[in-house]
Amino acid sequence: MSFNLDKYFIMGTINCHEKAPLVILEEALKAGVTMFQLREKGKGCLEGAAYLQFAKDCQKLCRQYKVPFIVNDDVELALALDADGIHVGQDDVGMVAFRKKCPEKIIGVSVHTLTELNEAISNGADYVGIGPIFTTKSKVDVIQSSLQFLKAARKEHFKFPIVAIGGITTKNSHLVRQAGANGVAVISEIADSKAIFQTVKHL
Ligand code: TZP
Ligand code: MG
Repeated sequence: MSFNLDKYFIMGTINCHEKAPLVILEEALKAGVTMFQLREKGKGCLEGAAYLQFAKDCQKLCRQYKVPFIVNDDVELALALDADGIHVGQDDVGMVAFRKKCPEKIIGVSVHTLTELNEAISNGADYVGIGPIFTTKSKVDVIQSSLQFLKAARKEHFKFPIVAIGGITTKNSHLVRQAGANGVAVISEIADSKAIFQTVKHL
């Protein structure tokens, strides 16, 4: 499936404080986000039937706006819903099996070193996520990344799709694009925005 990393919105219910999660998602889609990743994680997140229903609702909205619906980590859910793809970290298993089963689906992998980057590519990743580039409030236990690493990754792979993540705002998004990212992946800048349309436009 084709995809565009330009403005990649990531969200789970615990990231939404200003409005209902599905309202936030629809506003972001209307404003022009190009990808969506469901990342239902952390204390107080949905589980079981409520999680499944929420995922289905997100997927329905994404389909309506013709935006790829990606599932974070949960390969089983991605397969059950026929999601457009998965995003996995280094600790998450299943990428190679998923690629075998679903040659056409999108696979994103978080990488922190050139070795991980090269491994992700040879294992069949479609894009990699690099971050956190800046300080983030949305994820704990991070391995801090940097603009320097982003630049090094771009130098190593002139054309491979790279999305930058972590602390990205309308004020610093140009820095990661200048460093070689194809796009920005964002949680709080969109989820916490009081003017989602303007925020997405300026990312
Ligand atoms: N991976 C690295 S940083 C991060 C993830 C999931 C959180 C990004 O959230 P925010 O609010 O855009 O900094
Ligand atoms: Mg993970």
